[in-house]
Amino acid sequence: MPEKDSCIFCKILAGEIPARVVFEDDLVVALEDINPQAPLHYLIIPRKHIRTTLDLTTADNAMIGHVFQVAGKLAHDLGFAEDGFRVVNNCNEMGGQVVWHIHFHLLGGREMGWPPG
Ligand code: IU
Repeated sequence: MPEKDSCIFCKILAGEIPARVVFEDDLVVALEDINPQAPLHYLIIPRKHIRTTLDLTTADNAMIGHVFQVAGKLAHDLGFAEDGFRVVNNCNEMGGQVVWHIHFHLLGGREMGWPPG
């Protein structure tokens, strides 16, 4: 079975599993993380099933640029852009990735530590 067929994020994007969606367009869906690590924690998920950052190609360049534009727009529209926020992508096990469909965490609502854990 192709990995895509068992991918939980593909099922969420297809509407087969409920999620609290805050934004969607033809390239990405943004939703509330079910286990928030900050007062404001959203996932920006490309509709295209891409396993990790290492699997991106030049064909994905515009889509990835769009992800960051959506992050800024969401932070602005939800009222935390001026305070500040963080966009995070975890890649592979030591990077903290647990879901194998590329996604970007948008975190806000608290002071972020550095270096991250
Ligand atoms: P990671 O970068 O792969 O570690 O992040 C996966 C995130 O997906 C993590 O923050 C989970 O809480 C989140 N998540 C979710 O919001 N809804 C789900 O159904 C599942 C994971 I599975």
